[in-house]
Amino acid sequence: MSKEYYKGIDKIKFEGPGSDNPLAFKYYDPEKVVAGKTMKEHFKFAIAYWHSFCGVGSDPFGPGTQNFEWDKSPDPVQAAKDKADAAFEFISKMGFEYFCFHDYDLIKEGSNLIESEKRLNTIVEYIKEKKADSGIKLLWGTANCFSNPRYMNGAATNPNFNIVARAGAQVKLALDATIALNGENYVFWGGREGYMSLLNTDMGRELDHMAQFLTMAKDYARAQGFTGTFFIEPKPMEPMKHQYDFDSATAIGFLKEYGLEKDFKLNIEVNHATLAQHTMQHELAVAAKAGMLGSIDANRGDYQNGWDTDQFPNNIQETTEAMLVFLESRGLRGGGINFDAKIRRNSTDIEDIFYAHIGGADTFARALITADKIISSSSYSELRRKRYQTFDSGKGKDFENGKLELNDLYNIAKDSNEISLESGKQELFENIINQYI
Ligand code: XLS
Ligand code: NI
Ligand code: NI
Repeated sequence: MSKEYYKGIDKIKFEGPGSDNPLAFKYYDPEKVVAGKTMKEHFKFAIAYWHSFCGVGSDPFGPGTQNFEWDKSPDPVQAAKDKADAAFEFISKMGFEYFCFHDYDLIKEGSNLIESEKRLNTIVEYIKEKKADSGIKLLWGTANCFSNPRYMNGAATNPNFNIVARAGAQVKLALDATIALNGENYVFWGGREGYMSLLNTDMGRELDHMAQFLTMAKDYARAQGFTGTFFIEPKPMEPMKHQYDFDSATAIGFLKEYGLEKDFKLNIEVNHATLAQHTMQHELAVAAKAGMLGSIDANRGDYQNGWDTDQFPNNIQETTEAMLVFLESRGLRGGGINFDAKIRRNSTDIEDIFYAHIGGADTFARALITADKIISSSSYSELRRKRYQTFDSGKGKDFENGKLELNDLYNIAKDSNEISLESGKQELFENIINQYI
């Protein structure tokens, strides 16, 4: 028996909206069926190792405020095992089935590549046992190719080939760890893949290098038998002034340009969407249209602040609008809902991390139930369909099927009477959403 880190907290249960127990789910009922699937199948909720077990709350103005019990041993291997014990205890108590990690969230990076590889192998063996004992699975792994100063000018897009090779070595090891832990997917988030100034940057060459790098990583993983999906996680900026995976549309264009669209899909994050001046609903809709809605990093931004605050989801309106797209596109391609979110720097009680994940899961559950009712019982879908009904038959249908030429449009318009105005009924649509919330 390993040590208990979250003392006095039992497994979180569903108690329903009438419960006043702050340590219970009010809406997330894992076995409840909504739109033909249980909630736990819809969501595949995952814990982000980096925020929940590594993030101590430091900011540019001060050090961390969390006093993690598992972070005490001076021996990096022991500290990593203690952290894994805490992580698996927490995930089990939340009743979630998945986690996500960066390579060096699991264990501190060594002073050289070979030492890092040794450390990763040791902790992967340990986590294999923890997985087997608990039934907890790996939603995705990734490599942290942005924190180490060596990546200050980029990883795959670094102007120096030796750094690109170093990043390649790191991604190879992160893929090995992900595969050894039966990871279902693998993520690329290009925090340093972009520029601070275009004056010193050959953007065309860097984009070619990024595509070359992703192709090599994909080929390597496939040769090792990895059958999961690769995800690109778009973000417009931060830490770089501009990141190449700016938003869904940009990432899709990039993947198609370089022939990577079969193996790669998108991991969409709420706060990254808002940083790109989009809604989450927009980012999901763009990905869904391309068949690339792979996974979700759940969090929220702050409407008064301009950066990636990574707060836990609590906005029912925003999440309901997202769940409409989620249900209409029949869920995610391979991924799940990863809480890429952190508690606030002044949330220092042991319960706070539980409240945060309970609130996040309840927000998604409530939004899913609401979106399902909007789609199945309201006039929402029919009203939207009707706006396009002139394309369902006749010349409109011919147009959709590519049977008309521009001259045909001229002739049709010439023979038509004055066109009457048709309302877009935005306020009615908005009222329907609120009625069901
Ligand atoms: C940072 C990203 C990061 C990725 C994984 O903004 O969200 O946490 O999800 O590298
Ligand atoms: Ni983020
Ligand atoms: Ni993320």
